Amino acid sequence: MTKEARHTVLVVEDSDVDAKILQKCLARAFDVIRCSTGEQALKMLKQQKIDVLVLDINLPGMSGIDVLRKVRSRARKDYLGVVVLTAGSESGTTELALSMGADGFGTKSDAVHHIVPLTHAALRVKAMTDELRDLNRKLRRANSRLTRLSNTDHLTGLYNMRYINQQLEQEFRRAKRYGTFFSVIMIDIDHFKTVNDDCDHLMGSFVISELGRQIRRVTRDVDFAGRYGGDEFIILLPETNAEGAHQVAMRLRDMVNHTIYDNGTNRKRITLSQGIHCFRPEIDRVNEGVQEALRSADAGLYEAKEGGRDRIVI
Ligand code: GH3
Ligand code: MG
Ligand code: MG
Repeated sequence: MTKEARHTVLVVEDSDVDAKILQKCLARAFDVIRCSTGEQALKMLKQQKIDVLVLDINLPGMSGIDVLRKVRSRARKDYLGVVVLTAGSESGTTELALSMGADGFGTKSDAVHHIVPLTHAALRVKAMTDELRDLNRKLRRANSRLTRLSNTDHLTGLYNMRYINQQLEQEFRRAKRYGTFFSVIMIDIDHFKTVNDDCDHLMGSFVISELGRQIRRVTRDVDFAGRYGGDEFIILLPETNAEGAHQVAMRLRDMVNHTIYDNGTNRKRITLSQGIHCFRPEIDRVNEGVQEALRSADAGLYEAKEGGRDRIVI
C-alpha cells in the first residue's frame, strides 16, 4: 500500500502500555498517532485529517462517551470512523457507545487480535457514508438545477409562464393576508412580426433575449419578471403601487426606445405596449384575484395597442 493510500488512526488511550500495544498492532496497516485524553483528541481532530478514532472509554477528564457524543454532534465534511474499547467489566457501555454512533467495539484484552479488523470495518462504514454523502450532494445540486430549468424561459433566462402563475397566486395570498398591494405589468412588443420579416428569425430571437436583459435591468431582485410566451412579457412588482409600476414601465420604455438593432443589412428599433394593474386588497374582490389582475393588465395592454402602440396604460 502506498503512503498516500494509508489511513490515519488516532489512538486515544491514557495507559502508555495499552497504547504501545495498540499502536504496534495498527502500525502494520495504518498511519498511527496517539494522544492520552479526550480533550487532546478533539483538538487533533480539528487540526489534521484523521480517518478512524480508536477510543478508550475510560479516560481521565472527559470520558470516551463524551468524546463520541461531541464528535457525532459536530458537522464534519467527511465521516469519522470510531472504534470504542472497553475494559470489559462495564455493563451497558457497549450498547450506549453503539447507540451514540460507534462503528465497532471491543474489549482491551482482545484488542491485540481484533483491533485491525475492527478498524477496517470502521473504514468501510466511513467509505460508504462518505460516498452516500457525496451522492446526496450531487442529487441536491441536480435537483436544484432541474427546478431552475423547469421555472425558466430558455431564451431569456427569465421565469416562464408556469412559475409566474404560481408566483402570482402566492403574491395574491400575501397581499390579502397582510393588506399590502402589488402591481402587474403586461408587455408586448409592437409589430414584432416585422422584425422577423424585415430581418430574420435570428434577429427576432436576439431582440427577445435582449428585452429580457433590459427587463432584468429595470426591475429589482424582489420583483418577478417572466416571459409569458412569444413576444409577451410580464413583471410582478410586490408591494408596489400603480405609480411605482408606471415608473418601471417608463424606465423600460426609455431603454427600449434608445436601442438600435443592426445586423449589417437592417437597422431596427422596437417599441412596447404595456398594461398595468395594481392589486389593492381592500378594493379588489378576493375570489377574482389573479384572473382579474391579468384581465385588467391585459385590457390595458389592448388599449395601448388600440391607442397607437408605444404607450403605457393603467
Ligand atoms: P402587435 O403590435 O399587435 O403585437 O404585432 P406583433 O407583430 O408583435 O404581433 P403579435 O404580438 O401578435 O405576435 C408576435 C409574433 O412574434 C408572432 C411570431 O411570429 C413572433 N414570435 C413569437 N415568439 C418568437 C420567438 O421566440 N422568436 C422569434 N423570432 N419570433 C417569435
Ligand atoms: Mg407583439
Ligand atoms: Mg404578442
